[in-house]
Amino acid sequence: MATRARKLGATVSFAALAVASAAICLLSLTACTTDGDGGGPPQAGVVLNEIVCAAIADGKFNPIGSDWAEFYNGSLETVDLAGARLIDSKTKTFDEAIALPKGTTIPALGYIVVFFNDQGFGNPVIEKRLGSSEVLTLYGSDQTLLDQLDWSEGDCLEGGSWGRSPDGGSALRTFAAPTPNAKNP
Ligand SMILES: [Ca+2]
Repeated sequence: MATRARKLGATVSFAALAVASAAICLLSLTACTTDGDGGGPPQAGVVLNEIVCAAIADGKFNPIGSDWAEFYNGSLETVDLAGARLIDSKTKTFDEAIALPKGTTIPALGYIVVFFNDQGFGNPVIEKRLGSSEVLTLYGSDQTLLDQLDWSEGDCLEGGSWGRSPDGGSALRTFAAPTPNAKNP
């Protein structure tokens, strides 16, 4: 298990924020390699990859115009996000964050989209909208910080998106068109 966790940690070294997460893992292997208190499977390698905070309905993927956040798994193994939590805040803790549903998994080098709306559309869905200037924080099931994105007014435009370029990288860009469950430009 320890070997697997180290391998997962190594695969995220290209993402600045994930580097911080990996550093935490390296400093405290216990937090990365055991279930810990209320822990779960290793989840290093998963980052917040793309944000839509002023969605436009597209009739197919997003008929209600829900905001969403795309996660990217930069590791070479499927990651079970059971117990992982998400919160639209820079300072709120794991205990205050919203748990992702059981059964939420993300394939190796793959994506999932978490929807944000109050109509129950999508799976997983969190019953709130994303703001035009906000912070989204992702905690692993072992309460470690997996990733955090901080965007400002003008980053995330109506009908467009904002996120990492390339996938999992440290550079952040505004995109004219979203790419849900697909590679960022
Ligand atoms: Ca994308």
